[in-house]
Order: sequence, then C-alpha cells, then structure tokens
Amino acid sequence: MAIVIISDFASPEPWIKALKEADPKVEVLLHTDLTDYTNVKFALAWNHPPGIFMQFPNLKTISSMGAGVDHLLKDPDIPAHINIVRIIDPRLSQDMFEFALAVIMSRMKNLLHFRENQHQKVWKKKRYLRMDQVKIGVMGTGVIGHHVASNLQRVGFHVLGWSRSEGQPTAYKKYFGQEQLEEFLKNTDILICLLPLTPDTRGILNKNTLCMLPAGAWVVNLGRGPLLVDEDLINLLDIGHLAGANLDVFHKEPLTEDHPFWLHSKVHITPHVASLTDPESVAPQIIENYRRTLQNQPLLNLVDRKKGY
Ligand code: NDP
Ligand code: OXD
Repeated sequence: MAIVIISDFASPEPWIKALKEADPKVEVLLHTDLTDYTNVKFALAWNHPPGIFMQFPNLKTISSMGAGVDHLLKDPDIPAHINIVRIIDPRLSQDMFEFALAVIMSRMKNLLHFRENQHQKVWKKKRYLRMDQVKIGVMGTGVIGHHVASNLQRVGFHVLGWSRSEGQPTAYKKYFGQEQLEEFLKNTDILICLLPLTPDTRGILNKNTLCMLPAGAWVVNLGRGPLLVDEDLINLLDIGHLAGANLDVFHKEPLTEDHPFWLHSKVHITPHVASLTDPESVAPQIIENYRRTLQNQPLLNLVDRKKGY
C-alpha cells in the first residue's frame, strides 16, 4: 500500500521528502514507476493525464495537491464513488493575503506606473491613494477569501465580500447570491477574485459584471483563468472603464506566447504564484487522509462533487 503521486511537476522530490518526513513508514511512489495498479487506494494529484484514474480499480481517494479541485472535476472519467479531498492550510491562506496586500499597495502607490516612467526616464509626480480611499471587494469568501478579507479589514481597509451563501456573520460587510452581486461590484474599487472554477463561476468576470464596477476600478484575478472573459477585460481596459488588472491565473497555463495580455500596458502578469502549496506544511493532512482511507474513516477537507468545490 502506498501514496501514489500523479502530477505534471518536473520535480516532485519536495513532496516525496515532506511525506516521508511526516511519516517514514508510508511508501510514496510516482505513478510512472508503478508496476501494480491494483494495490493503489490513495492518489495525490495535480494536472493528471486525463482518464488515468480508470487504471486504478481499487482507488478510493484522490487528494488535490492544492486548494482547487477543478483540475480533477473536469475529468469525466473519475468514478462517482471516489472521494476527492483538497488542501486547507493556514500557510496557503496567509501567503494569499500577503500577495493580495502587495498587489493592492502597489496599485494604490502607483509603483507599476513609476516603474514604467523609470524606463522612459520620466520624473513626474502622481498622487497616491490611502487605505481609507479604496474599497476592496473579495469575490469568494471561502477558506482563503475569508482570511484575505478579514486581514485586509484588520490592517485598515474598507472590505466587502461576496459568496454563494450567506454563511456565518463576518466583521466585513458580506453580500451573497446573484441578486446582491451588482450592489457588491458597484461598491468595489479593487476586486480580488478568489472564486473556485465551477460551471456556475466560469466566465463570471465578463463585460456585464465588470461594467458594474465603478470607473477606474482595478481587477485582480487569483482564482482561476476561466473565471474571466479575457476579451471583455481587454475591451474595458482599452476604453478606460477599468484602470488595470493583476492576473495570476489564465485559461491556458503557461500563458500562450501570442496572448494579448503579455504586451498590454494595463495588465500585470504573474505565473500562478499568488500562493503556492508548501509540501512540508500540508504533508500531515495528506498522511492523515491516507490513514483514514485505509481505515474507512471520514476524510478531512472532503469536496462536494455536486457543488464543484
Ligand atoms: P473554498 O471552497 O473554501 O471557497 C470558495 C468560495 O467561493 C466560497 O465562499 C463559496 O461560497 C464561493 N463560491 C463558490 N461558487 C460560487 C458561486 N457560484 N457564486 C458565488 N460564490 C461562490 O475555496 P478556497 O478559498 O480554499 O480557494 C478558492 C480558490 O482559490 C481555489 O478554488 C483556487 O481556484 C484558488 N487558488 C489560487 C491560488 C493561486 O496561487 N492563484 C492558490 C490557492 C487557491 P460559499 O461560502 O457560499 O460556499
Ligand atoms: C491551488 C493553486 O489551487 O495553487 O492551490 O492554485
């Protein structure tokens, strides 16, 4: 019995090391080294080859290597009886907060603008914004989004949140459901999108919704690329309704060489690095789910396959 890693990672060694350190007794194998597929009950996966899970007749649990599970749920060949679990990790949430804060501050203090001016040897002052002058809207206040929203509020921002359901009371003002989306967006100057990709959220950042943001708003997509309709964002940047965007996630990753985002002066790209799963930090929960799988016990961080997140 072993944990089998099925990923597109060039070097899965840090994962193997972290899992072995968390429990030296557990065997960890790469699927490319497997000879006997019948013995596998637990897989740890990221961007697996489609259909591969059909080769494991006794598989019971697949753990995502990250918070998102869209990479798994888009595969129609994962049998319905297989449990899918995901990563919930305070470090992942905190790293996301730090990234969101960095992006927001660089927008407010015009750091990207001055970097451009530096390239042209232009010395020109521009007024900055203060925390009390911008409203931050966090779209998707789940585990990560809620941490980001609460901490932005704690450091002094005016924060709004939006999610599918009303959920627990929060210190920041919370909107929920389609009916309250417009009110949420109308009051948002910097939009931080932390939604999961599901059939309901695909394309949710489109010309209709982005037009609801006030003129001069800034869009930050940290969730998944297909939440955004790329052409609609470019149009609204070009006509000046939106001031700029930070994009960390894309329809196709790596972003294709001919994509207009690369050379757009108002688009700022990072290569899906807003918050990276730290193998050391998450190994204990993976080992625990492996143990629970073998003992037929309820799993941690189980995904609702019907909801899609
Ligand atoms: P959660 O599942 O904890 O939270 C998802 C949130 O989205 C919930 O608040 C949920 O609402 C809301 N939501 C889902 N569907 C809808 C909908 N149709 N309308 C409105 N709200 C909706 O996820 P996490 O916070 O752990 O992670 C969020 C996403 O962040 C991941 O799925 C992944 O795509 C992305 N991510 C990106 C990283 C990066 O480096 N760029 C790193 C890590 C994660 P409700 O509360 O009502 O259920
Ligand atoms: C994740 C991610 O989902 O890295 O954890 O995007």
